[in-house]
Amino acid sequence: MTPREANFDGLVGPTHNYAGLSVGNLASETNLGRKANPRAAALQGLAKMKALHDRGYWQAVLPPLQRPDVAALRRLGFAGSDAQVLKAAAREPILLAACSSASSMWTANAATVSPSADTADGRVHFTPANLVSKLHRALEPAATGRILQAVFPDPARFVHHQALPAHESFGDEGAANHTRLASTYGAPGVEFFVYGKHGARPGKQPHRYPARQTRLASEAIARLHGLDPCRTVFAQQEPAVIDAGVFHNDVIAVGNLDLLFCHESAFVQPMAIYAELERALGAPLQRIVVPASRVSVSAAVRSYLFNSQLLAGEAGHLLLAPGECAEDPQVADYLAELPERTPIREVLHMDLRQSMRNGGGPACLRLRVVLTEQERAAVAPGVWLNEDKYERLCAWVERHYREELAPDDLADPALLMESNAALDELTGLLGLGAIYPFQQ
Ligand code: SUG
Repeated sequence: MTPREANFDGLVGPTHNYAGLSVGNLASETNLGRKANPRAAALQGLAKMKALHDRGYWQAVLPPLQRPDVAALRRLGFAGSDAQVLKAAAREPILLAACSSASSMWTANAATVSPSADTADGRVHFTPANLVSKLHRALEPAATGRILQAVFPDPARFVHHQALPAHESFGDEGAANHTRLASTYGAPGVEFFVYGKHGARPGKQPHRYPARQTRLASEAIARLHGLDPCRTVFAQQEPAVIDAGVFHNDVIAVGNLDLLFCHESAFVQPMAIYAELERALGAPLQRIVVPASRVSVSAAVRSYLFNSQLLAGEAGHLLLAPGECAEDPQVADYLAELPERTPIREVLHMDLRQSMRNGGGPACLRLRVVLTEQERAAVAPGVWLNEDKYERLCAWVERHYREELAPDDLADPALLMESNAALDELTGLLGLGAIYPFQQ
């Protein structure tokens, strides 16, 4: 059987809340303090996974990180019993919120992954993202790396690198700024890295909001993964769009196989980049470039049009878009035309409103991993979604998750106990063994 793409979606954790932690992510900033519904968030994510599983896609689940991260709070000097640590940290709400965020749900930021067809040693390579740009996210990489090792355990097939040095010169946000283009999933592909700034040299940069990904980081990953320089392309994201709220490339571009769907303002010198991609691909690159006259950058950011999942369908591509795209007249009109005149033959809208309010759309919620049949068989079996796993995960969410959570609730020691109990049961459900520190 030929290699295929699998989607590893992050399960939304029980502490999902809106703490306004991500400057430059307009949804996160706007929804600060709003009450979240962790139960609905997790069920919305599961419904998306189920929809793709039902259509025959390989779909798997990645467990959330343990939050609140009491160990991180202790490292920051809060002491005593767990309840005392939370109570003391509540006097520093920013720190408590950073250590409680359910941000690991956005697994497009978990790691950069290179399939075996692209790497020098013929294995699948993973580098967890260091996420240094945001405090709450910088707490993720070590635990994420451990989870990836548990899910992809076989060293003969999978290579796990350490996250890059935790310095802003190496700011790395994982697959959100990395796209793989190829004629088929099994063919050697072009790995396309998009960065916001160089990391060591001055140059064109955004003024208002941070550029989270550096070219230095992307280059280091390409070296670590043993990628062929002739099939590796680096491109700079247009700084003006970062200042308009495009904090990751996957908010303005998405690619799959030989199709790139992006906004005309996504890149610096776009024509040169398309030409380079085509040269590296050795074949024509199909492009759907959306002009600002049809969809403005602000409408793209509001609706998250480009944070859709682009998937290979039986005849052409399927675009799994956030429900918000159907509500924005400009975007809805544009999408309505796509199936008739482009390789995108179908558009499927999904309600992911809970995650969207924190700036996480369909594409943020999944990590793509192209696998051969043998590699697929080497993945920890319990993470694959099927009918029964879906039912069991939904019931698990219903049992453990709250329907309302505000940032003020994060200090509640009961929330920590509920979360740990939920995660303890989850590791059994996914057959992953003791992956959380509290289980050791
Ligand atoms: O890093 N939001 C995430 C959203 C990540 C989206 N991922 C991709 N585009 N691939 C972020 O900004 C908000 C959390 C809060 O404010 O409570 C947050 O972390």
